Amino acid sequence: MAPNIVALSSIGRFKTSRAAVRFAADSRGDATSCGSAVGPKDLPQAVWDKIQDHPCYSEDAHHYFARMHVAVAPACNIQCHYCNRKFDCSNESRPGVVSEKLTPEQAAEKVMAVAAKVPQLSVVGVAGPGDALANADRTFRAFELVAAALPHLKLCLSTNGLALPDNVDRIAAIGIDHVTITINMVDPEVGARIYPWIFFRHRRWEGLEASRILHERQIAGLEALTARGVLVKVNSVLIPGVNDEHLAAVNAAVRARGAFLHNIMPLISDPAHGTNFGLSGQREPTAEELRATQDRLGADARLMRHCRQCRADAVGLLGEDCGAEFTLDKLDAKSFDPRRREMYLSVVARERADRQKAMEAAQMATTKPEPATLIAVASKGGGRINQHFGHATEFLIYEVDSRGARFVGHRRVDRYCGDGRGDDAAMAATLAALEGVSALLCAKIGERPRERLAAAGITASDAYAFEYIEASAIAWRSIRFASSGRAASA
Ligand code: CLF
Ligand code: SF4
Repeated sequence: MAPNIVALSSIGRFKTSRAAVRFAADSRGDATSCGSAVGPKDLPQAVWDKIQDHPCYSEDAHHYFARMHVAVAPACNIQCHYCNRKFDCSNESRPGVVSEKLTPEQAAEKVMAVAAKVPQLSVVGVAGPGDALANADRTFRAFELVAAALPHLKLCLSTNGLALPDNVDRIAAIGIDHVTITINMVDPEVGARIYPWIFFRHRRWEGLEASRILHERQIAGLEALTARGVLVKVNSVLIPGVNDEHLAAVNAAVRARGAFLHNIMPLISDPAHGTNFGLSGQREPTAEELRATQDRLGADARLMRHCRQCRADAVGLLGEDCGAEFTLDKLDAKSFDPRRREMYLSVVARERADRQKAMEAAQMATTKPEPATLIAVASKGGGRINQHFGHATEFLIYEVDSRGARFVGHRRVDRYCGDGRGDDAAMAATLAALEGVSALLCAKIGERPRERLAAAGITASDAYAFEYIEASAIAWRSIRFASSGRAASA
């Protein structure tokens, strides 16, 4: 039987052939989970309506929906030790990259061009390159233009929070339903090790005083937004030895004030970026430390684990960035076609239902209470195992046990295949990145990388090519247990 395939690209940016889209023959079940692994059955309908196609606020949605950032906010009002102002805001983007800065009018033009080509587009965000609210007029003007032209798009902004209390009314008036605040501390003593200064009320503040003002403004802004029903995500940068032990207190404080999600992001402190932390030797957390910190916060922590620390001009699904295809000089004047978007939404609704049903069926076949196993997956989106091992630049990591399969993070890797040949250096880095993983599921893999993975204790399989991720991961594990009669190593 042919596998069920929904090739996103076939209805997305590059092709329009409906024949390329094959659907499951039978419709099955209900959908999904959110960024904090909470699904529609656990949420008020109004909240689910807000997050179900937001790729950051719903983990499930990140398989299907795209976001784009418009870089309309060049200035910043604080200094973070992990930021070099030559680059983009590191609170929501990788340092070391520079965006093409846009006027609000250029931003609206770009959004229209992307929406015309990318039916997956559901969110427009302002996440830099400085702070969205240190450039409030430019940010709000861009949002107003986008909302007037394409009212179906969700509006999303990210801020360090310093100017937030002054802007809550405008946020609510424009209909911005999703706001991210970067909160790295709720104790100014901790903050003083992260923020050397802020600029507030026409003067510069330093040290503990700066940190205290920032903290009070962040909490006041969070409270004001949640009181108005705006969904707030909190980002925290995990800085080993500075705030790692403190993040449990941050999580408790922001949850108590109604934050919807907490996204703990690893510090990036490459000395080449020239940040204070990078130059002073402040180390980054390992993938294991990040996961351990997240796990320590417990099941109620409402964590986002699928963040990709994207650029301030990112475009596309979270695991990809096709922003380079939409620079100002490449925009064309195609107009948005709502029928294409509707068609895409109907595909996604069907896929979500199918995927959930397949997962439930696979889970029912699992009977033994087995210990957890980590499984890596190569996916281009759509919730399916649909990427060649050698083309992957990241692997999705699922934890699988007798309760099911849960997304727990992603691991970045260098692409193994180049010019038709395998890259040994990339393979060595991939093996290191996949530490702790028992199996790797992909659409295709050659013998040589399969053997290298096997030698490292990782079973690679392309037997589940183009199938749903969770159902396949559960099935792989059940078969492994049945054949070995013992637990696969976690
Ligand atoms: Fe952009 Fe941020 Fe809105 Fe998402 S990103 S402003 S909430 S639309 Fe998402 Fe990117 Fe992570 Fe941000 S993956 S860096 S969390
Ligand atoms: Fe840099 Fe963003 Fe911090 Fe401003 S808020 S200093 S742009 S990381």
